[in-house]
Amino acid sequence: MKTILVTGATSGIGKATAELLASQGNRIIICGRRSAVLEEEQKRLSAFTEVFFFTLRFDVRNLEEVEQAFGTLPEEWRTIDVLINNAGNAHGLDPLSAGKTEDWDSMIDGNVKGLLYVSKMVIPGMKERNSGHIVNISSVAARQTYANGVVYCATKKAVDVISDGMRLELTEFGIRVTNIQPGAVETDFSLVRFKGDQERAATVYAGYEALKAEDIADSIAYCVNAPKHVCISDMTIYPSAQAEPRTIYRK
Ligand code: NDP
Ligand code: 8X3
Repeated sequence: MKTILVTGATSGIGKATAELLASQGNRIIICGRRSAVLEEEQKRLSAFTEVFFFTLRFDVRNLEEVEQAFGTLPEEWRTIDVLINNAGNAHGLDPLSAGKTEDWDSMIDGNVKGLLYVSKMVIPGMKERNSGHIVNISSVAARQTYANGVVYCATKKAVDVISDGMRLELTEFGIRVTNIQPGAVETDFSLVRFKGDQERAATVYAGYEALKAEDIADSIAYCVNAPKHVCISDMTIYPSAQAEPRTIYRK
């Protein structure tokens, strides 16, 4: 049984991952900004036998809030064996000339700085114990930059680089680092990107079978459950209809 912290567990990939790892008997710390959803999830997941939950709410964009949130963790929840840095989103799909700076800030702060801040809270304990596993959720957007999504792609490229850097710094302490690049996964991702425009969000997943959040949760669980001497450093997962980031075959 491991203690696993999943960021962005109120929705999509993070929620499915927390559910799967909980069902496998792990203790889970879930976080996200929507406290009502977190409370609901905590209640639901607590129904599993021998699974314990601690709800942690913070906005990963704010270092002070992150520090405060970690400060509220009871002693028995402070030994975090696995950190899943999943929280993140795309905001907008605009050329740089028309991009909104608040969208850029949200993506850079949430996808990059948030991941770093949370990692900073967890890494010292892992180093002391000479043990741990960090799973960073990047994207196929890191493999191929696309027009109008430049800032989002840049944040995911940064996640790839941070994963490589973490592995360089942490391997000697027995800490594994896994970087996961999902292709198109049908979650609230596009709804957030298009600011609640459901019709536009639906077009992203129309005419083919996109990945489900549970598919990525399975992959994450595979990496987390690998024997201790095995480090899956990188994993890219596409829906079968997606040949590369911008090529999807639709019926
Ligand atoms: P969702 O929108 O369904 O979930 C995003 C999660 O991240 C929510 O739980 C949200 O929680 C949390 N989150 C976002 N911003 C913040 C923030 N500033 N502070 C705290 N929590 C935050 O999207 P997905 O599940 O699809 O996305 C999860 C990850 O997967 C992201 O990093 C995304 O970039 C990546 N990804 C997604 C792909 C896709 O096609 N869906 C493909 C490749 C990668 P709350 O709103 O409660 O704070
Ligand atoms: C999400 C996948 O291709 O829409 O990271 O950027 S993509």
